Amino acid sequence: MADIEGADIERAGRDGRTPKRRVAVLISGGGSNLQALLDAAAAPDYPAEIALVVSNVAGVHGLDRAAKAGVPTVTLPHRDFDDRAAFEAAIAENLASNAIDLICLAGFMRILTADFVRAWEGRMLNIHPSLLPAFKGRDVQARALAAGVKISGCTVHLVTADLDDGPIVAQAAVPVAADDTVASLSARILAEEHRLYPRALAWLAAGALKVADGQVQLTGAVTSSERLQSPGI
Ligand code: 4DW
Ligand code: GAR
Repeated sequence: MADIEGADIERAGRDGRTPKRRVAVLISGGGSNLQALLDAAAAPDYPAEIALVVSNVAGVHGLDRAAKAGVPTVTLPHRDFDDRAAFEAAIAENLASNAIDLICLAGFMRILTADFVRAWEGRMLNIHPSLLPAFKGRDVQARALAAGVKISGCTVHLVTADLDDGPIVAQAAVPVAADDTVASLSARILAEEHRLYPRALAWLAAGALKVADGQVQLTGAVTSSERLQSPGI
């Protein structure tokens, strides 16, 4: 790698050589996953920094979390734009002006078009509260309970144009209790999301993920058992 100087040194990781990847987190709501990423990125040796938070909804708690962490925010209400292309052009402008390398969707609720997704192929992650490919879409925990599943969990995947699809990076499993409600199951899954997402982002930022034949392969120091968390089962 070429020598790095000036601002790059400030962005460099603990080894003083590798610049941290600059990450934008896209949110639409409370941002508890954003908080988990902010907390993880506070560690000196974490390979990514949260450099921008974009929300399509004004006034959400996730924006306060970012501000508290000193991270720049931008609110782009989708209804202010003529169409999806214009909305996405505004997002893209902000990503470019902030020199963003990677994107994390964290409860971001607007569908991104194939054009946008293509521009970020292999560089954009999403987290979903089920063990994909089971229970894509909405009302995920209610549908999991209605199906009587005994194990659920969460998935971090690379984003493709197909919704809740794309190569799976990591999954965490949780048990489903007989008396679970949507709220109790959601909370159990969310706790695992907060452990899984920072780990998956670290892998992507460190260049430890490779995609071959639509499947994620882990390289370097990451062991395959780290991809599966099964707490309490
Ligand atoms: C997702 C899927 C569908 C909608 C919202 C979220 C899952 C995560 C995601 C967000 N954007 C994405 C993904 C994804 O997996 N893949 C791509 N883009 N390409 C959804 O139906 N959203 C609708 C609006 C909901 C609302 O504003 O409340 C919409 O029309 O965008
Ligand atoms: C999380 O449970 C996340 O998995 C889900 O939205 C919630 C956002 O919570 N995302 C999806 O369902 C995407 N299909 P947060 O705002 O507290 O991070």
